[in-house]
Amino acid sequence: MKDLITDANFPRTADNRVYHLGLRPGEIANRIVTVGSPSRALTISSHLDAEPKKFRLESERGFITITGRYKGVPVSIVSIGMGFPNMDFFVRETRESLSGDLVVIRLGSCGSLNHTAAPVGTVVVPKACVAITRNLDFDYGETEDRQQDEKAYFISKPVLDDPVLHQIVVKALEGARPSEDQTPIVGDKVNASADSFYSSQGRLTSFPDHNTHLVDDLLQRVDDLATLEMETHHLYHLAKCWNSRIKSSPGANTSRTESFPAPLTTGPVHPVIPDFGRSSGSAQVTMADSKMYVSAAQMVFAARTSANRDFITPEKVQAIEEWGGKGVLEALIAYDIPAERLHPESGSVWAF
Ligand code: R1P
Ligand code: URA
Repeated sequence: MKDLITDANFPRTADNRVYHLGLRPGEIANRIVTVGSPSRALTISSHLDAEPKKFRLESERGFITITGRYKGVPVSIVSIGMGFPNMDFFVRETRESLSGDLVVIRLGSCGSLNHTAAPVGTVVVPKACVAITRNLDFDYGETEDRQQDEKAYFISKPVLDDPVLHQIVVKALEGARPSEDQTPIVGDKVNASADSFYSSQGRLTSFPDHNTHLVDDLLQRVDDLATLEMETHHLYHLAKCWNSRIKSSPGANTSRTESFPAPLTTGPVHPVIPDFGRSSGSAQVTMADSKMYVSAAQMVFAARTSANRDFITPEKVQAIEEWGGKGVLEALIAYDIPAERLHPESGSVWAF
């Protein structure tokens, strides 16, 4: 961290770059694919148009943003690493760097808890997600047979993806899958996002994690559960939170349209971002009126409940990332956002 930061509440550099993703407005588009790994981001970006030249920014914290156009439509691909905190950095810092609506599709990997409906190599588009979190008040040093008041893991209620985007993602993936490819695409299952790859996904390590029954408990308690990974719930949860914020903050100013030098100030905030180039004719929508639409496509890498515990081959990963990447880009551009609800083109890296 070498730059001077001005605001402790929502840190930014003097030239308006957010603290962890390193972006400033005009470098990230309203339509975004988010992935965990840089190589997957690169594969997807190979489908972008040759013009305008792709913008690429790698932040000091390892977030990589690639922005360009796909079939003429501005899109970004953001590699965020792993876990709820990184998804949180991505969603919040992106939201504050962009006016208008936000459409986000995660292309991730996952483990399967249902090797019949979702064998290794399946692509699952979860209609809902629950979260699994470790209970930090549980005494993990105790023996498994001692009854404790606390449960070792919490399982949240489900949160849904956007139903319209969901259908678009399933259809776009079906369209992008090569005709000779037998990969199943499953859209009617539920995903569980865990706060750890190991203990909260029921993996056994040398630590006393009290998780031997966790997978069975999950399958019993969550209808249609099929997959486990580490980010999608937080994406769905933050979208739900954003879309319900007008209700939840009665003090929010829903009619502000004037220009602001910086989006957030310290103290309780009602996020409003600067009026970047509104004169160009787009982004008439205020932050208060904007919406987030989210969904995900998850490639099954690991069969957690099959007897042979198989794991996907590198060749299969490469093949699915190739057509799956195309599929999610197709879904992004198929999702209709009126021009006045998009970030202005003027001054952006996707302008010609
Ligand atoms: C664990 O190996 C990682 O893989 C999954 C999990 O959610 C976690 O981030 O997703 P990605 O392949 O997108 O990183
Ligand atoms: N990612 C996860 O989080 N879990 C798995 O089992 C596989 C990929």
